[in-house]
Amino acid sequence: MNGVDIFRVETGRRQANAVTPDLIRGPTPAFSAGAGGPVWFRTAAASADGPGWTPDQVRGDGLEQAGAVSRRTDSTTPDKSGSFARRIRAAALAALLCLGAIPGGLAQAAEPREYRSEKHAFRLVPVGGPFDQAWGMAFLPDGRMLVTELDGNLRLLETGGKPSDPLPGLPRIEVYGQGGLMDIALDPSFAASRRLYLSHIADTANGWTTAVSTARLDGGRLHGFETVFTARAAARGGRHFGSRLRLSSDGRLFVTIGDRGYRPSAQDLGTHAGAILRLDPDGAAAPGNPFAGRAGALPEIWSYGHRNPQGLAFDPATGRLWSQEHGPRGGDEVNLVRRGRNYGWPVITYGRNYSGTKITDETARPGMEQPATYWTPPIAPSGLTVYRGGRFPRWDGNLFVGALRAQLLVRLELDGDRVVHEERLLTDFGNRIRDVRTGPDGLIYLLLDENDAQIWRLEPL
Ligand SMILES: [Ca+2]
Repeated sequence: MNGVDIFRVETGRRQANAVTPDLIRGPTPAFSAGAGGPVWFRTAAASADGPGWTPDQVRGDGLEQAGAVSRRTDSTTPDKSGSFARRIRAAALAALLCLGAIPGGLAQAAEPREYRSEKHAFRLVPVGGPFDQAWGMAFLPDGRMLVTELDGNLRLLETGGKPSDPLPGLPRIEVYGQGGLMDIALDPSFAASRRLYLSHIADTANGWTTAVSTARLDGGRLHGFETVFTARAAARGGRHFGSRLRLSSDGRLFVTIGDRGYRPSAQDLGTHAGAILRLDPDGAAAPGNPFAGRAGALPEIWSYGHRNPQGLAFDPATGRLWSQEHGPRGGDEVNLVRRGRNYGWPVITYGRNYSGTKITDETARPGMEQPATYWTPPIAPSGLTVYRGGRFPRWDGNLFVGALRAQLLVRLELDGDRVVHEERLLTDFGNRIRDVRTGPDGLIYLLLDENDAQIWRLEPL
């Protein structure tokens, strides 16, 4: 071996914690996962012994949401770990100095900015913050917003104001890997019942899994917090929790669960991993689910063959349910979610392993659904809304998808159940978008997966 390559992978704070040895496949001699910030990898440099690694290849499973990867080759002979630690510290210092030399980006400026896009001119405006690692948001009937932070805080954002202190009444939420306190959804009866739902991770005898709890919000605090559903999707690793929540107009609760890093689970109807579930508000399987009564199948499952869906949205005009999911290296997908359908992972996929090797030659198979669209290279989609807000009439019925890795907003035009056109918006934004929602005011809201981050919204010009 002639030397080492040192890779610096930009991550959200919690994403850095997701990097554990079980996530790293292939010849990765060393890595460093701190409590936050970038992750450092040391790999063999290209030499007569082999080709070395590319930046894409260091995005091991669990790092698909990571941001920029930079590489520096150290031509000295690699030696013991103490020296490596010193090199990492030196590289970190160099990176900090480099950051200081970069002019403040849009996130720091937090000032409105105007855009001309294909069908609408709009202004991007900061509306409140800062939040740390915000994950989900919901709009109260009075116009205020509830925002979850991965570390286990639920905060209120007053109109035009600052985030509240964490709301009391929420117990300590477990935080591990990619998981913590994640999505939030209000019951359709919220105005009267004050009932809401939260997704979060839970520690079980068999490992971490995704859970759903309910509580009432009254007088600025939560009451009666109760976990109503714990997915049978436990794994020791901290990745692919899924966990988007949406309620149908008839009050059924839809929940996405990722494959938990174990691919075959997505085709196994005996686990909730890699599936979208349909529940009653009390956590029981909703009546009419497709696999109820089938031996070996769980009655909560609505659709399966998903990898890690982190976007879920109803079209308010048609009632159709859309989702999107993280692929591996490529193959991020948008899907129209239909009862009982198999979305193919990992039997069919347009993605590859992080090492570049093939997962399968198959991209289609009878009995498995094709995505409405897919992205290769990946964008790491998170957050989804079907726009019916009225303030952007030429965007009516379009899907808006946030991107973590690509740090932009995607607009998709549909023809029936196919995506026929894509426009990439905010390509200079430079922020990881975690959630996208249409507000009751018809504006489009963006939640950022970063520390000290604002919520932004798109307003027509
Ligand atoms: Ca698929």
